[in-house]
Amino acid sequence: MALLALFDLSLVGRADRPALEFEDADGGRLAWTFGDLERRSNQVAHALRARGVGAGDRVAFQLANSPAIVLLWLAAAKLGVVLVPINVLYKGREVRHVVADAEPMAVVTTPADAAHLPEGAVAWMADALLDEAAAHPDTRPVVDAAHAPTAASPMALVYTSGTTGASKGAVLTHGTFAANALALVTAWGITEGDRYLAALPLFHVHGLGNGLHVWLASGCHMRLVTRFEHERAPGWFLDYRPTLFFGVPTMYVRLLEVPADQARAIGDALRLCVSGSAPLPAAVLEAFHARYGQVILERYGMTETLMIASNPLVGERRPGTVGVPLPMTAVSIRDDAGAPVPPGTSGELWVRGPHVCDGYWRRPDATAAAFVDGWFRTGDVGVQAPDGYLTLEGRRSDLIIAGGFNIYPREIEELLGAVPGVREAAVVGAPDALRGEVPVAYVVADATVADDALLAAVRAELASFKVPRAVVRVDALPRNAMGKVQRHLLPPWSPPGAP
Ligand code: MLC
Ligand code: AMP
Repeated sequence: MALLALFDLSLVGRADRPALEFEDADGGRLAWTFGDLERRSNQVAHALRARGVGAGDRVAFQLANSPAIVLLWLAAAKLGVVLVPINVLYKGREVRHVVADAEPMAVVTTPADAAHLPEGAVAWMADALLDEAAAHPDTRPVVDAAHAPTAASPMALVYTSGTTGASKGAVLTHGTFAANALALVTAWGITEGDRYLAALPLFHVHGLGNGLHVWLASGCHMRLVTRFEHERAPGWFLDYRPTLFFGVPTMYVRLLEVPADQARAIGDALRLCVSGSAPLPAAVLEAFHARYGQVILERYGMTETLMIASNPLVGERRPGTVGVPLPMTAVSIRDDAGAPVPPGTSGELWVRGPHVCDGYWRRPDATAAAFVDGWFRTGDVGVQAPDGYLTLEGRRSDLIIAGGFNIYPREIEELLGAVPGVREAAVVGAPDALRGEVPVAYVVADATVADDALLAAVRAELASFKVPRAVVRVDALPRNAMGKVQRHLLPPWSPPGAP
């Protein structure tokens, strides 16, 4: 199914219903119906065409949450354009990689973020594009049959932090996104009566493939905010009274700080709180239940596969588990030789279904390594109970997840290793009550190398959440016989003042 058929349930079918509200930085409030979205996204599609963009062309964006992303997404779905979201926190090295790899015609951005673009990249300012769009017709652009997107057409290349340090673009088609949206709308009982508070960033599949698509497919109402700000969040909840909230565990930890009477009022309006992208500690689930009267529904997914498993809307939400496979999804737990293991035995989760990506953009080797007989190897290790509930136990790779943002140690280690006087470096995730994990650097370096110089080397090139929380000096990195660093043998680090 091409995504537009799904979106048309709302864009056309619910044209007069309120769809979106958004407050800009100056306090101005915008309120659009689905019909407004249809017309405005048609204008953006015409504007893209006028700039020479057509079916199959790639266009990147690096933007904080804003209606511009929504319009761009709809316009791209209409034209068959392939969008490449870039994390708004990414800096020079990260942006350079995505732009060099995806080779987009242009990057839609802001004057501030354009500074991170590599030389030769074409920057289109979002505001200028929208201003220009306003002069175009608001009728739907005609796309000839040969170019009209189908289920098999790529909708987006979403970059995931690759194990080698260089991230790879997962090719997500219209069909993969549609399958994911249909599964979630069904499994979570989302209807046009829902009110969704959208605070997740729209450059990752959690906010995009789940949030945006569930909204458009169900025709519910969405209040979009620029980003989750924990000081302002209680005010948004009390004012908007959402029935639906999707978040990463860090957001739920932050929400535990809300005064009890406010939390109860917020909880009374809520119908469903979903957590994913990182493990939700059972203690947070319990504390949130006590404060808000809501049992958070934890689910599990990946950029490459979209959503895999979910605790049930009706039935037992089992703390510490990610629930059961979603409709249309098959999960198989495999041993190191790739053979299925019996229930109750740990192994790697393999996944198949219509929501799994086609592979990695221009990476036939990585694609071949990720798929076996049509199954996608997630790299996550887990166990399935006889009644189907899945528990994640760890990952095969060194991935660190901080506040729901992924960090691969390798790219930080490369930057640290390049600082004069550093002999070797290893970056490891240390437990953190708020962010789940934070990166900590272990370095073997001359005493003359200052911690600040090490941190500055990372800060200059990478997003702020990748800057190590601490630098620990060691005489040598523990290595196994193959020379591989044994991260679990590094001395544990805890923040100053921790018990
Ligand atoms: C965080 N920051 C942001 C930001 N999020 N800046 C701009 N836009 C955002 N969206 C920056 C802040 O400026 C600050 O930078 C630092 O991050 C911490 O800010 P904070 O206010 O203290 O945030 P905190 O309360 O810790 O909350 C962080 C957070 C963020 C939860 C808002 O981590 C977040 O949005 N996470 C969502 C990640 C996500 O969507 N992952 C899904 C991946 S898809 P500085 O410079 O001061 O440090 C996936 C598949 C699946 O995994 O299953 O879903
Ligand atoms: P990403 O590459 O950003 O798509 O991150 C996907 C990874 O996030 C998965 O492979 C898991 O390791 C992790 N993840 C997602 N949801 C959960 C969850 N509910 N619990 C634990 N880990 C999760």
